[in-house]
Amino acid sequence: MNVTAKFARWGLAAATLLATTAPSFAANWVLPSAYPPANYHVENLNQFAKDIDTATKGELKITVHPNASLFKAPDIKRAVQTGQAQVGEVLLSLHENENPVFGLDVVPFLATSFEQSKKLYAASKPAIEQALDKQGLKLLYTTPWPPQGIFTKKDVSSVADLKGLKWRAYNVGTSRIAEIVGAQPVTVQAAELPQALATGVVDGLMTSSATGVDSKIWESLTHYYDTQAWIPKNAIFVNKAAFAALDPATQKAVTDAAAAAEARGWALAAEKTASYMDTLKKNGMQVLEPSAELKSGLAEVGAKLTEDWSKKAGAEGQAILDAYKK
Ligand code: PCA
Repeated sequence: MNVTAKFARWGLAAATLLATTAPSFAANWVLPSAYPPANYHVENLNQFAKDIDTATKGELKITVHPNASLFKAPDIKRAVQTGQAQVGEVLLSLHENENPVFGLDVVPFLATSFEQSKKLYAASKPAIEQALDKQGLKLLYTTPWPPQGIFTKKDVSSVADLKGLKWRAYNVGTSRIAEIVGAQPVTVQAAELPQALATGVVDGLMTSSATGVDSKIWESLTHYYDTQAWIPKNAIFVNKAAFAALDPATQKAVTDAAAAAEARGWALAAEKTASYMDTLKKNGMQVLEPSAELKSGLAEVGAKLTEDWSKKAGAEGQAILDAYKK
């Protein structure tokens, strides 16, 4: 073999090696979430990551870190803003203090069915996108939690029965409710809720049947009042610079997978709500309709929170509400 042929063969071998082992632009992203692996939000995130892996033939790999294992729930957003993580999932209303539009979905009794919640999302989406954009984030999709009810270990026939409870709060709105009803608010994120319940730090809260099941709430509490007070959403967003660094085909793989995840997530939430309630019942919880008195008391609490929100959100907020009610 002459020297030229030998070099040609080396060249070919090197090229083959590169093509098979070194996808030079491949990216590995991390995606922190604050919710447990069996939760449908996380199942949805895993499918989202898988869809992107398939569409990009492994050029963009996303590792989902559930259960606040990488960042605590309130720190995930900042981690994505600063590029410590490229994508993240948060409960949008955790960040209501940064912008009232992040807390619109937790205004009680404004949107209580998935259909209304979708409508509220459509009316507020441009403002949410804009607010995130200013923070260096691009909204990918949102998914709802089931409607929020009250968990306790005693009968609750009116708002007065909530007085004095050790009330677990997860955002501004749920703390404010404690304040209004005379309960003691203690902020606990979902990942620490099982421990807070087991140790008796908490004996009352509002959340979804999903989080009740995730935290095996029947081990500590006995009653669930299906008040359907609001439908909070998780938002999944990407660091804008990380997204901009992708080639157009990979960007499209991400936005396509996000659109699919959004449709799947809303369907999953609706589908699973009934089965979560069944799981609560099967484990011995009393799943109850709120009494007329409890309902009217909660409506008054809701009116106060609506007023709080309107004051904070001003004219921009009013325009979103008008668009929603149209
Ligand atoms: N579960 C989450 C947020 C809303 C919900 O239903 C939680 O309780 O932290």
